[in-house]
Amino acid sequence: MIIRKYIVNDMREALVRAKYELGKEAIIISHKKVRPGNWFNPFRKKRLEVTIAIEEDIHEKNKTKKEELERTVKKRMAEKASPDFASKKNSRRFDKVFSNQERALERWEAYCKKNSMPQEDVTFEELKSFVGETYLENAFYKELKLSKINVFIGPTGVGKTTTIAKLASKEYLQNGQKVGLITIDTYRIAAVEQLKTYAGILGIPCETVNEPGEMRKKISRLSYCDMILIDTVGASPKNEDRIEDIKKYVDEIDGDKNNYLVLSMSADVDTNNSVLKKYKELNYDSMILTKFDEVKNYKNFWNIIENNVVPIQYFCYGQNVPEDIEESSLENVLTYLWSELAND
Ligand SMILES: Nc1nc2c(ncn2[C@@H]2O[C@H](COP(=O)(O)OP(=O)(O)OP(=O)(O)O)[C@@H](O)[C@H]2O)c(=O)[nH]1
Ligand SMILES: [Mg+2]
Repeated sequence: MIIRKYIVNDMREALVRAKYELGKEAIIISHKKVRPGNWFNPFRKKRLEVTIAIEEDIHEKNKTKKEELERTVKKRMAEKASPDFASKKNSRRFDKVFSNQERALERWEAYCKKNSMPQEDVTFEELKSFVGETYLENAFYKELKLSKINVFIGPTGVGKTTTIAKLASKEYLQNGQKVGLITIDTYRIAAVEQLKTYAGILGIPCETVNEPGEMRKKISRLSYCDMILIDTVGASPKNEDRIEDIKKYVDEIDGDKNNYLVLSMSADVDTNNSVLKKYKELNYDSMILTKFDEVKNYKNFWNIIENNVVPIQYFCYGQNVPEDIEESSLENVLTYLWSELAND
């Protein structure tokens, strides 16, 4: 039997923490009120000391499951990390690489002229050098780590909820962070259920915010978490009322937060441009790009690198939770798209 004591604000907090650390089978053995801190301080807050236990073999089984999942994730990352793209025979036609994106094409032509090289066939190394030298200031060079509070906004169906599930699993399972989820997508019951299902699988807390006024209370309930991920309802860039509505919720959040705009690489370039513009109202300060697996061209890549300087933190390439997400450096984004071109 493994026994642990938790000093917490209420029973709920104790249970959630115990489920994180020991597994969902953990049971409460006893609890009592305590006043931790120096005895001579009369302002010490009353807390609850809860003793929780779990059978050793169940705890071991839970731990092994977690470790197995971590290993799979690590293996997939390693596989992706070492493709040999440099060789000449792996070159691609320039019209494919630049996908008719005029500005990028012009820059490529100028670059080839300057370096006296043919422009028709592009190797991966050439592409990398070109981007590196041409776009000194670009969004793929920067990064913005997850903060204590993170809000995910963006058009409908781009993968906000799925991305939250991926990040929550990774942060919780791989990095041992205490993660809490909040959904303000109360337009659709199914959307709340979707997030709650992920939370249930992981055994992490999930709060629903029904109106902007509830935001602070729900955040403070999760204040013991290392990070809080907030899901929002999808809003097309044409739906200004809904964007305005989301703003009311986001404005209620105090303190440091990251506002991630989630964009799909499979949406058309014009739509993404109008999203970038309309969502400025919500002050996004970082981006996540999804659905790389659904595209076989660099169209959106060129568009983003030309027109956007907000850091891009993650990119997603499939529906699998939690595997199909990675931190987005210029190198791994170029690599991913390069291999998709090869599979064409
Ligand atoms: N192929 C692919 N599908 C994805 C990716 N990310 C999410 N999806 C799928 O896209 C669909 C929509 O994902 P959601 O996470 O529900 O999208 P959302 O932005 O929360 O949608 P709304 O809440 O309706 O605005 C689901 O079927 C996901 O599995 C990705 O990177 N690649
Ligand atoms: Mg959603």
